[in-house]
Amino acid sequence: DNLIHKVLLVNQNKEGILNKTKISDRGKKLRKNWSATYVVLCKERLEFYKDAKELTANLKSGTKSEYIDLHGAQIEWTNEKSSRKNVFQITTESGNEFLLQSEADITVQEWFSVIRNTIDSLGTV
Ligand code: I3P
Repeated sequence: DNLIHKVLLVNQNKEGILNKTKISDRGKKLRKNWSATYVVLCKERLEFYKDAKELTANLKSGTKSEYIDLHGAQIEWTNEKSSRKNVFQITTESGNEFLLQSEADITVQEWFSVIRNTIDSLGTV
């Protein structure tokens, strides 16, 4: 049951709005700059767009989007790195750190699970 559930989650593309800030670039600390971002989980990537319109426009024009490669990434909840609630951190293999957040508890829980399952499945391939 658990495995089937995981497979379903892993094959699920997910998209929606989350607040995002990058806090480290290859280990170098960055100043926080939260912004509402249209996030798309697509296979092994987490892609970032200004909004759903930009996603459509980029698909049409073939413009490359900003994304995180989830191979070798880590994900964890954090209470210390922000005064906001529902914050989780993704650390990429290259040492970039991102915080993602939403006021909506269920939204954040879903994103956390689906990203964690994707990372786990990539680790075993
Ligand atoms: C930051 C801004 C961020 C806040 C951050 C502040 O100030 O208020 O929203 O992060 O807190 O430094 P500024 O706009 O002057 O850069 P949170 O919303 O995540 O708490 P921090 O310094 O504790 O990271």
